[in-house]
Amino acid sequence: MSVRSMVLEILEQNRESDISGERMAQQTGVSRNSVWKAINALRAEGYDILSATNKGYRIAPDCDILSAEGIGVNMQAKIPVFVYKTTDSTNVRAKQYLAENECERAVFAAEEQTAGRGRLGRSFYSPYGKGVYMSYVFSPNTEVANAVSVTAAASVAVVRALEKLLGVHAMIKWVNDIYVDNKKLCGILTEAVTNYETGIVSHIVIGIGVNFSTDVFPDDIAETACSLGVYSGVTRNMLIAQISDNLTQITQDLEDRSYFETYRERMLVLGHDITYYADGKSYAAHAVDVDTGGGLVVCDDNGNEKILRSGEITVRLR
Ligand code: BT5
Repeated sequence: MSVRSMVLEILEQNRESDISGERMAQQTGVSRNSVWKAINALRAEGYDILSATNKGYRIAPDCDILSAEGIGVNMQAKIPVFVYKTTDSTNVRAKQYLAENECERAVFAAEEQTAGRGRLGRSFYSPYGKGVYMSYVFSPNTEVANAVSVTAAASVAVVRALEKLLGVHAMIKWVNDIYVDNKKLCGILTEAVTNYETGIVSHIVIGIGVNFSTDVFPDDIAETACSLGVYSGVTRNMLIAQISDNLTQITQDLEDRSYFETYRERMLVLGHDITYYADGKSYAAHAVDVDTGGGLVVCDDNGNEKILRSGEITVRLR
């Protein structure tokens, strides 16, 4: 590990307190001069590092730069972390990595995506430095992975992280969106990597996009999207680490559906009249419940029940 990386880890771990060059030198086993050079290198990269005479260094509270070091020190369940300044899509990076490497679990994150993807060929707006754009990869250890239930598990992981770190009470709009005050804060795109010969799902890639401090949205989503907005001492590194820890815990055993109560509690559409779309047509129905596979139980005007496993719904306002 380079001196720069070691110093960055120490600074990210001690964001609330000053730490002297001498102490960093002791901890890393290098000279004070090497620490000083590393501090300068980090400053040249854009880190705002405050220094107080006789006290030491700390990263400025509003300095929020993604790094594998910053994510790693905040993670309880350590897994490999890959960070990009700019990339097309972290889901694409994850899948490319899986094609070339053995991998149990890993997380990929970027400051910016130039081709951030939503479902069905849609795009996800991913401006530089403003959001959490991450892909979490795991190998499911089950023969048939139910992609819908993994998306449900992922939305619970995100909702719990937002609650724990920021006290934000977010809701889930079936099937893959996280909403705050009726606006979309986060989208999730789950993709399965299947072994062509065996048909077994070897890996699942959970792509998560959260608008963290995004202040301007393109016109087409300006009315429907929102961001966390105000900086509150929580960095994107911390949020990625927390979401990742929650995912590691929740995907440990896919048979264990104990996350499911939270999924149901936070489901935005239950009790509402909705329109769902299937085979190019739209249908009116009432959203009644979600089943333990993450399917949405709906009821039409004649009382006929149907379970939606995927697709698109909109809420009808009376
Ligand atoms: C999603 O699709 O919302 C899934 C988004 C997943 C993004 C993550 S970021 C990391 C990883 N890498 C990727 O390339 N993707 C994943 P969907 O439900 O199809 O919603 C897409 C629609 O949401 C668009 O057509 C817009 O209407 C709207 N939208 C686009 N960008 C948005 C944003 N930043 N915030 C809120 N709404 C947005």
